[in-house]
Amino acid sequence: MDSTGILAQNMVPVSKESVREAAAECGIDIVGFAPASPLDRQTRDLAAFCDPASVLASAASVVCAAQCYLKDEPDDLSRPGEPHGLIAPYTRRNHYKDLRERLKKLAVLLADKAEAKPKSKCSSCGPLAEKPLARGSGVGWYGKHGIIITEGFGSWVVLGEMVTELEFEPDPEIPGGCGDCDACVRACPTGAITSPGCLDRSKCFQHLTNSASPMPRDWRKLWGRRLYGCATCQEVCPKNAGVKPSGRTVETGVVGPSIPLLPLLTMTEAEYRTRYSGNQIAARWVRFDAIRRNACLSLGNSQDPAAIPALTDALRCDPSALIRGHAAWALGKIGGARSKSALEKQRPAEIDAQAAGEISSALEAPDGTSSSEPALKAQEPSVHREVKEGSQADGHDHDCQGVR
Ligand code: B12
Ligand code: SF4
Ligand code: SF4
Repeated sequence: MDSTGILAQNMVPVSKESVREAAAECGIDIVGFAPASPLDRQTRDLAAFCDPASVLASAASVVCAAQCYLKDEPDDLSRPGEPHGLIAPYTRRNHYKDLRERLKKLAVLLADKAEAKPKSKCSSCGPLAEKPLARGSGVGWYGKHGIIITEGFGSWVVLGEMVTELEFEPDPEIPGGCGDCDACVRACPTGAITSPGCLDRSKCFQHLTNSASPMPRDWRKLWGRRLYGCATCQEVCPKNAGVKPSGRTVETGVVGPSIPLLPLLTMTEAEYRTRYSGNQIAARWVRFDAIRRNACLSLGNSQDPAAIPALTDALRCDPSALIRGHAAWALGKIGGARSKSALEKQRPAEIDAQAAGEISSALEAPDGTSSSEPALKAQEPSVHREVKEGSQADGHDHDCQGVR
């Protein structure tokens, strides 16, 4: 046993050092140890989310892991005539599944070492509150953007856990801290970081990515070329400067840094889910209309005239008023005679009041920058970090891998 390793109860001991070595063997970047005890903030509705015993009743420890997802690749694969929408780095591949698989390998290695075959359950973006566990195990600390920052890889990591019957002495928390910096708070396009560590989810582009509701007009330009997710608060963080991309190859759910936008306006939902299966951008809770709305916004902001025919078809024929309305906005943003003519032709034919309003606004404010209409309200107001009673899925805007 090494100096930090603690005996497993009623089992052949496994030292923390040997866990770290085995984790490295499994290709896991960082591990830390936390007790499998409920978090302080436990309340009735958060009980299961905050208690490792909800995953494994006999749990003694949690081995918390972090995996760097940065990769050396261009951010945008657009070509003239083929505009792409941007994918946030954490979801260019299915890093949750990859980390979960690595943790499962680690569990097997440890079970072999411990001989008594301790039970373990592994997850990433699953049923446990992962950031508090990561902080409690010394894997990282909370930045003002509310994301866990690690020493070696900044915040460019996904988190995962192995909840185990093995008992380890908890690692100390790392002090960390942002000091006077508030770069993320200032850079957030929608002002979603309301105070240090506090996020108004209803304003966060990551949350809005998945919601099939009209994007508030004032935020459409700010949306930029995004298709899925937002990483602005991480891009500006000085703690992320100089983090080296991971050399790891992740083959699961590969989507890449950007995907072609025009096909998204014509493919069926089934085609979309098959084409991008295995990645969270095609997970069942991600609304296809939200993706197509995002595509319209991204096309408008690309200002690529190659998008005019597809947007015109969407304006005329798409069964969803949400998409027709956002196609109108995009045509207004791209501008030019062809866009204007398409909008003018469609205005008398549009039967949905909101989509008709979008057409009028696009004609009145052709660059999409201003409008006499008040900005549409975002989703229902939602409170930072609250997991509503009985609603595990409320927290799972990512790929809920569950526990295996
Ligand atoms: C819901 C959710 C979201 C929501 C809401 C996020 C939020 N900040 O509340 C949305 C959709 C907006 C979102 C966005 C993102 N998410 Co998310 N998300 C989750 C999910 C599924 C649940 C989070 C949750 O509700 N936690 C529950 C509460 C209890 O935890 P908490 O909010 O941290 O609350 C604790 C703090 O308040 C803390 N605390 C106590 N005192 C103090 C003091 C200070 C100063 C602070 C700061 C905190 C603090 O104590 C509380 C617990 O007791 C987790 C996966 C999971 N299963 O945990 C991923 C997860 C948090 N998301 C993740 C990621 C990668 C992201 C994005 C970075 C994706 C991207 N675009 O790149 C963005 C980040 C946006 C941002 N600025 O937060 C990663 C975070 C990795 C990391 N390094 O921290 C997670 C852990 C998934 C994973 N397996 O990797 N996410
Ligand atoms: S992910 Fe984007 S919208 Fe959300 S808090 Fe960070 S910068 Fe703001
Ligand atoms: S940008 Fe600055 S304030 Fe925000 S998390 Fe990074 S160090 Fe902290």
